[in-house]
Amino acid sequence: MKTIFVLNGPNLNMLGKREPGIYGTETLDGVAADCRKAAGSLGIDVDFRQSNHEGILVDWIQEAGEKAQGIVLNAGAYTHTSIAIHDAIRSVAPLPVVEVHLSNIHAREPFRHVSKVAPHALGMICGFGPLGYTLALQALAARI
Ligand code: CA2
Repeated sequence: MKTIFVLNGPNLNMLGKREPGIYGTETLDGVAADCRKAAGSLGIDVDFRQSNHEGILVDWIQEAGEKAQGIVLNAGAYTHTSIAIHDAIRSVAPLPVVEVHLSNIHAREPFRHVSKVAPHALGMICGFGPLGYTLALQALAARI
């Protein structure tokens, strides 16, 4: 069975608990359940994780390089700042990475318009809320 790591960065554990106007009302556990359901239909496994710590996300990207066939990555605010995450994605190439954001980062503050993930991603999905995660799984399942 092919495995996709679904990795979530800082503050995404707060989903559904704060700022519903931007991020909606679904919790991260709900997003994980959506991903597991979609994975069942696609015939793949998902390993769904969240951390508030940059180095742990780097560790998990490296682990995916050994154990997984692709990554769905919502690196949260580290998307816009983290050279370490950028380098980690490069280091696992050609492992396909799909960047996901719940919100449309291009319709928000200018500092969110820049992504350090995008240059090495297969593609990016933003603005569709939790649906973006299942779209990303579909895209990876079609690729691997
Ligand atoms: O839209 C996304 O998915 C983001 O990756 C979310 C990040 C943000 O820094 C990115 O620019 C775009 C923030 C995640 C914070 O999530 C919260 C959820 C509920 C309440 C507070 C924060």
